[in-house]
Amino acid sequence: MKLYDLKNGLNPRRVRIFLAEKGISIPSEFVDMMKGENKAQTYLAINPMGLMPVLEFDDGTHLAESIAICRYFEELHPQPPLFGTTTLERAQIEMWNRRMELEIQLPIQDVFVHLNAFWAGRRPQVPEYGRVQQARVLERMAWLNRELADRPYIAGDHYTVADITAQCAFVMGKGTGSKIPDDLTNLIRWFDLVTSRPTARA
Ligand SMILES: N[C@@H](CCC(=O)N[C@@H](CS)C(=O)NCC(=O)O)C(=O)O
Repeated sequence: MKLYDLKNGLNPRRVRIFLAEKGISIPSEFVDMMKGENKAQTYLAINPMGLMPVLEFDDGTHLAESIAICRYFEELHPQPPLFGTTTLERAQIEMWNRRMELEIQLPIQDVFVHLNAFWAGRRPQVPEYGRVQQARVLERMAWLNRELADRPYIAGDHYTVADITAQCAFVMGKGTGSKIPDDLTNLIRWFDLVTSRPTARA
């Protein structure tokens, strides 16, 4: 088994933190996006979308999508539970993880892709859309700040995959135009809490 990884990628980081939380260690191979390795035929044979992470099994099966990979390991290694334990908890954590992906991660990525010089010439950039998404990020951060007024973690009293998704999004946002404003004190408290976990730099 092997994980195709990307050093600074938000999604591969989600999987690395998830595995670290479970105490699972598997071999990995870092794909160099800057050298275009993920667009080479050899990697496209592994994932025709040219994206990381991908989990490769010994029989040659490939599994892409960060959350699919995390779910695979959650079933094999249920402790500590990061997707919940009861029916309701699992549904709630699914809800919060989806919200973190769609309402936090995606607009933060859009701000980066559409407004940052790094992507010039690499991806089509529509700065006006970037600015629309920048406003959306601010609005969603204010919403999350209110949500976190009465609980320590995104989905409740325990650290879950929803926290992992959100923390990776905010880590990326920090250096790419979506830093958490100082007055969002609940969100900052949560961010400090999750990023001080020993697994945060996995
Ligand atoms: N939905 C996928 C997204 C994977 C993805 O977008 N990976 C990025 C890194 S965060 C990537 O490989 N980008 C390479 C590129 O854009 O060329 C997942 O959750 O795993």
